[in-house]
Amino acid sequence: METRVTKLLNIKYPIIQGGMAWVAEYHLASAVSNAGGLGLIGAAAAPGDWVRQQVRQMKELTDKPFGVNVMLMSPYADEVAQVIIEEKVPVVTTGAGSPEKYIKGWKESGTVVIPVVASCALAKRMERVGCDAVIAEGMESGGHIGETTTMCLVPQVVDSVNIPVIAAGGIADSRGVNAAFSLGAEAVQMGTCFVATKESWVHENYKERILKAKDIDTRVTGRTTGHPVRCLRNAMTSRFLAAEAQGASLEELEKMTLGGLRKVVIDGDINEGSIMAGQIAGMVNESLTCSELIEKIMSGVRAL
Ligand code: TUI
Repeated sequence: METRVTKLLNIKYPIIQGGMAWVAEYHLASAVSNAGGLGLIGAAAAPGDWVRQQVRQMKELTDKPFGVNVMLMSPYADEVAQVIIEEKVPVVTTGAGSPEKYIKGWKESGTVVIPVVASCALAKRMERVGCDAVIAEGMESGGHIGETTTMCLVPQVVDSVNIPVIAAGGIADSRGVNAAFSLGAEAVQMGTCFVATKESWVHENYKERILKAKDIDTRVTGRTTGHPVRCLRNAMTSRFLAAEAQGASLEELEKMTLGGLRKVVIDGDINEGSIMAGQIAGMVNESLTCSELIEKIMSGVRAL
């Protein structure tokens, strides 16, 4: 299947694996790229050197296109941006902010630049400053989220810009991909379903929680602090939401989630950690290899 996105990225299938913090390292990303999608390394809050090592491992394991996601709230965003240039990373995606100050450098070095946007205003600005495509991510997603649903955001972004739009948030099977294409998207980005794959290095407890999750199991913490984050419900989310309702200070709230994703991914602490996952977790109920997952999804995708 060919779209403007598969041509832009030189990939077989219009599927991008989200650059998830702690989760999206080179084992997962290379498996996705080798399966014909676009694998991303999530730089999250890691220093430039960690990203450089990941990129080099990636180059050992695949000769297919891949990318790095820059989380713009990271204190290391500047040095990660530079590593992307030095290592000639083919594709960069960004999240949780506006990447405007990095775009010139990336474009000059030949990197394809694809920011995640949660609004039409940012999508238009990204088109104006020369980005190649945008990922419109709805609030069904896991982790840090915007305000608007995928169903409403994607068609509005499609109408706002001429560059290709990639849909994200609430997509984990062929039906979701077909729906995204109906809304005008030319590829999808998926996260939660890749967390549970065989190649994903996360703790088994995290995979198991996703496989067992039901439709109504996610909670959004931090709506009052301006940093909304979607996770599967557990002791931490209950305590956080109760404290938030009682008007706890920002400092107290931040303390509850500090290092929370690491606790889940590395330690398997699914009671106290932040089990980041999207609303589609309820539908992810088998652990496949990345290749099996992508082939299964694509077998049900209708031609555009
Ligand atoms: O970035 C994400 N998802 C993430 S980042 C992350 S790491 C983290 N951990 C704990 C707390 C906070 C973050 C976990 N999940 N998705 C991409 C995304 N970007 N979603 C929404 C946005 C976004 C929101 C507002 C992008 C731009 C924006 O506005 C910027 C502007 O200047 O208008």
